[in-house]
Amino acid sequence: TRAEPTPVTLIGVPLEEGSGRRGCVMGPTALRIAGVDRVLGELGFSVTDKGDLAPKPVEGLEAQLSPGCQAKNLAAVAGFTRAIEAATFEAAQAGTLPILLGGDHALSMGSVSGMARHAAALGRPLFVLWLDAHADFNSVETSPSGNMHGMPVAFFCGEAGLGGILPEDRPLVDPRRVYQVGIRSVDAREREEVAEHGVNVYDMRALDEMGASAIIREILAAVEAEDGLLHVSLDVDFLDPDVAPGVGTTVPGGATFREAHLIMEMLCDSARASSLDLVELNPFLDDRGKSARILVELTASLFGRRIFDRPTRSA
Ligand code: 6HN
Ligand code: MN
Ligand code: MN
Ligand code: MN
Repeated sequence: TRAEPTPVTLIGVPLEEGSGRRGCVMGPTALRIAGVDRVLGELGFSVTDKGDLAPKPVEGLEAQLSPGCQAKNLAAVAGFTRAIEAATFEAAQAGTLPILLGGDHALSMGSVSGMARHAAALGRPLFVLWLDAHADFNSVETSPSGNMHGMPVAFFCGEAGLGGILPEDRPLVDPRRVYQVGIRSVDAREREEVAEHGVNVYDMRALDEMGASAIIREILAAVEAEDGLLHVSLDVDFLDPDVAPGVGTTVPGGATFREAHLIMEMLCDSARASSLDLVELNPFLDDRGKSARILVELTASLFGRRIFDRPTRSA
């Protein structure tokens, strides 16, 4: 545990328009009911809950996009992206650690962009750990669904074809500093884009073969070599659907409860995490709050809850 814990800012994002179905709007409330603020308080963190964000106004956005653009609910997602980017940047600049309570994964367009602006102001690189069944690297041209929750990684790397949502000179994330773990569902053209741009992918086979511990050690070594900030984005579907059913895009063969916990425990030991997204929770599809509770458990592990103290650091 850290000597002087960084205060935490909770930012609720009632966004579901990126997902193509209803339900994620209830995510922030479910995470609060599951006790996300309480467990952080018990671990000794000072917690400020900013409540739920409202989208900022947008106008004339469609005009800036290529003809035949497939992004569904563009105005709604764009309005939230502007609000999320500003709130995340402000929370980080104030010396706190932002936790985004989602809300679908399109919210990471804003949270990661806000952290990229914060990292650029510090003159340090931003790394992203993407825990997900999906690569979320579709653009308006490659997306088979038009759902913007499949586009956030391409967006914060400047590859989504979604100009005009944030300022043109916004800091981008280098795709070679994006590390994806748990991937097992990638669209055909998305697969080519991920490879072409050098995103680091540890798919489910890599997790099976290497184990979570070796993977996280490799990622943390890369972050530490450049003294980077590390944004952690946790999609519920990273976990196996038997563990966490409360999500609209379940894919069989996901991470176990213990694999996810070990990742969080090792991240905690490293003290590298600068910000966290908890996304894609759909309480309408959940089983008696099970998935919300698991997200809160994993958050507790990331912030220092442990079974016993380790004699030496594992990372
Ligand atoms: N997520 N690749 C599919 C699409 O529609 O682009 C699924 C995206 C899932 C998004 O899990 O956050
Ligand atoms: Mn996702
Ligand atoms: Mn996913
Ligand atoms: Mn490309």
